[in-house]
Amino acid sequence: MNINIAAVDYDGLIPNNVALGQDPRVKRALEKWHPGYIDWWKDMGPEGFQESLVYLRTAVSVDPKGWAKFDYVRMPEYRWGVLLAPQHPDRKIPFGRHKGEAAWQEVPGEYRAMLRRLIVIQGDTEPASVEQQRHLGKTAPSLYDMRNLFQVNVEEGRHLWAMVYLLQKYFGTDGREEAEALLQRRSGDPDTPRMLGAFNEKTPDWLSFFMFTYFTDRDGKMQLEALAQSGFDPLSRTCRFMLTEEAHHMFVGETGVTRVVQRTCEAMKQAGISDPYEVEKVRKLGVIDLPTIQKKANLHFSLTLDLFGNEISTNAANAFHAGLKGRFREDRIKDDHQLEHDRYPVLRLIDGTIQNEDAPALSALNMRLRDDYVADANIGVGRWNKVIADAGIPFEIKLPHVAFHRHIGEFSDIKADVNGNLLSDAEWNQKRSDYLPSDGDKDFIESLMQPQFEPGKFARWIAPPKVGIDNKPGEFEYVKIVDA
Ligand code: BYC
Repeated sequence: MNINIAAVDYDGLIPNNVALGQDPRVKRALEKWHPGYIDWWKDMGPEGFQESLVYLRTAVSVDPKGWAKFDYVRMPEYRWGVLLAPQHPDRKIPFGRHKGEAAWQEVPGEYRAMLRRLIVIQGDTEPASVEQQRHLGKTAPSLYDMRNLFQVNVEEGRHLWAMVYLLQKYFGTDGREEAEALLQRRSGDPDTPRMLGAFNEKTPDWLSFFMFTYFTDRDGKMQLEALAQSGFDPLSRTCRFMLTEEAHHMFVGETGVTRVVQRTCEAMKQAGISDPYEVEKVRKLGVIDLPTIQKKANLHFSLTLDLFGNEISTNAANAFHAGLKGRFREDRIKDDHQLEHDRYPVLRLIDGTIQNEDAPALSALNMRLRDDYVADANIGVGRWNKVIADAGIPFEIKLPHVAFHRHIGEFSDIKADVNGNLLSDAEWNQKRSDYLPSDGDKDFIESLMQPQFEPGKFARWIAPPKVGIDNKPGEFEYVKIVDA
């Protein structure tokens, strides 16, 4: 079977480059799963726009030089497919105790349960984010933004397909059951919630959407990079192609926040306001004040840090040792890739103070990935700050301390401020709304969330983008709205 192809077969129900036509068992299993997926999409996908024509990109190849085509599509008719990056025939397991052995093309029996768990957790986040964002179309600040939201949503749907393919192909009956369960859980449902905390939170407004795609999709990037290193080759290839799509999601987040910041700065300058803390005056201009943008960043950054799990984790050590989940860009790191004798500094709470303590490097892999994430997340924050500095406004957006507002790991039992100073419960309750959006902040942002559906127009609180999608001009009608 030739699975090393860049072109995608679009003839059947499920576009793919994995020769599904020659794999009747898996083809049947996926075709059986398909109607349930479409029902889920119609129930839980973007609310109110299922009939609209959206200018979407669809993957037509896995060739990095030209993998997508753009066209108007009704979302339920989007061609969700199974796409794996090309196979490298001599690929070796790059880390862990099997380092240097041929990469696995089938599931290694002894690691079956561990591997399935990683795939199911990854899969669960994808539909979760679609559910979290389903109501946002109605308040889109422009057709450009609405289209980007829907692009992100359909691609998260495709990422679910990617994980479901692995479950159906490699995990037999229990894989099938897991694939069904992925369509049953619901973000925020008290009885059947999604698996990870941040995916049960609300994405109540567009600033949250941009923060989510900036911060939380970036966890996606880090985790996918770590799984792309996997010795289980089908998972590695799947994640490598997912990363191609993921880049756009973070672009939506980074440029979205930049445009909000830019609009605020422009409005402040025009009105002659130089003090960013004149919150009421700034809000009267119909833009989001910088301190509130900071609070949203604090919220989404801290919720996302929880997705890295416990700083010290046997699960993470086992997954690395087994060769299933590597480090961020493992292939670029220069060490023995086994880490059995190495140590890594971990931030811990020791005798009531936050200190670094060296821990076995294998146990500290979640911490290490989180450190890599924080460094990566800081890059875009620097770009936001450049916009503020260029406007001459004395304000800097800063990522809060990793101990701030945590629910998982070392700092989940304590309260800390954004600088990592420990607080009593009473102090925290008093200061909470200095750090996180208050009800008043939320109400204000909600009041701005008025739809702007005229081609080429943008809501007052956000600047237009520098360039259009697929080089389209400013007036381009990215979504042709059809009332459902
Ligand atoms: N919420 O040993 P620990 C994305 C559980 S985002 C609830 O530290 P481990 C995307 C944990 O499950 C990327 N529970 O865990 C972004 C464990 O429970 P069990 C998604 C949590 O395994 C935007 C227990 O606590 N992919 O793609 O080292 C839009 C002990 O914890 C949480 C992945 O995450 C939590 N936050 O680390 C769309 C990759 N954290 O099993 C998509 C796959 C921990 O003892 N997952 N727990 O009952 C993993 O690699 C790891 O499972 C985790 C957790 C990093 C998530």
